[in-house]
Amino acid sequence: MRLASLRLDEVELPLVEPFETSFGVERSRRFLLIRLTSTDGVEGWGECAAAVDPLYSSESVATAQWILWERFIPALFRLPDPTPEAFSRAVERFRGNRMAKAAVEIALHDLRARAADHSLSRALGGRRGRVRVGVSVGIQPTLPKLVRRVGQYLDDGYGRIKLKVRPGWDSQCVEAVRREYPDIELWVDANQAYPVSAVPAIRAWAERFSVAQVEQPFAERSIRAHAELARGAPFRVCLDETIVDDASLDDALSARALTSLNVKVARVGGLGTGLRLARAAARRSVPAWVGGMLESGIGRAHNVALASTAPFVLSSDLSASDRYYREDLTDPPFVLGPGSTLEVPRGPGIGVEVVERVLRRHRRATRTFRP
Ligand code: OSB
Ligand code: MG
Repeated sequence: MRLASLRLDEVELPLVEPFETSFGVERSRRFLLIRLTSTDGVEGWGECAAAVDPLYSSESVATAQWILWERFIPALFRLPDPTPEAFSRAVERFRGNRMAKAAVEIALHDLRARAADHSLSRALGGRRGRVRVGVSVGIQPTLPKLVRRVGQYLDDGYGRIKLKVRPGWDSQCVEAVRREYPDIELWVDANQAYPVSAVPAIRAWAERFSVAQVEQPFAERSIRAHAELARGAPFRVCLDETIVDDASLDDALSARALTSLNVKVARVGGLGTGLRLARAAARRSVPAWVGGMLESGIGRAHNVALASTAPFVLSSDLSASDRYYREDLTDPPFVLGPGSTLEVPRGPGIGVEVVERVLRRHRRATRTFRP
């Protein structure tokens, strides 16, 4: 396989509603899209999940663009055999910048699967035809609005609700939702918003309102505080931001700092690492699930393929297209199916088509690179 070109588009898609977390509000998503074309005319699509501001992690659209232009794309074009594995090895010496690495790595996975005329799910060894999903609910202006929003998602068919929390928006919001819906599967995600001294307080409200999983309450490096929260807890403690590579997972597992693993393709630098981390966690009896970054249908399709593989046993943060965008970049859109599931596309590669017309309408910039 030889590469003919790489097109890098910057796109801005308005979200159907603002998404607020402990680190800020997003009203639209701006991302970089990669379209690879081989000399045989096969395409491969990737998406970079970095946001405009480095709030979730240290990467941003601007830093990702710089390193793609100046380092990763040249490194890609130097490869005699551009496989996802060869690309990951070639850029390993550059520290961090995992979202930018992932954007290229996943595009190469799509390209290879399309060239072989099979689905990405199959290429990854996926077995499931449908993946179980839930919905991540942003911080709302008031408690009644939150309860109403949760009710709408339950009516839509979502079987698991994850509430974004932060100090001051936690016990009351969990209580309000629990009072209205005594039996739903309820998770929370704090995106590192709590001081380590909050262990007893978090434990108290999470236990009292039967929260099934508490995700990343403490800072990325606070392995010990997460281990303290996990000790004897009746809920799972999930790590997201802390886990970026094999070493960070190994340390956290050894410290018993997690009883659930959120794998984001973007955060760990690609599908290859994501699958490897989930398998390593499974060997230590820690279940995994696929996390989301409000991706367009392109990133979502990659995430769905990953979630179809064996170690992903918990419900993933992969909602239907219309939960994020009025008009997605891919066709067909992802729709919620029976039992709170998304169907795993069976067509070649990511199995959905990118709609150039929609992409162009939301495009802010484009640049094409050739070997
Ligand atoms: O921590 O999981 C997170 C979105 C942006 C940044 C961080 C997170 C999220 C989500 C979105 O929770 C989940 C989704 O894409 O459905
Ligand atoms: Mg998270």
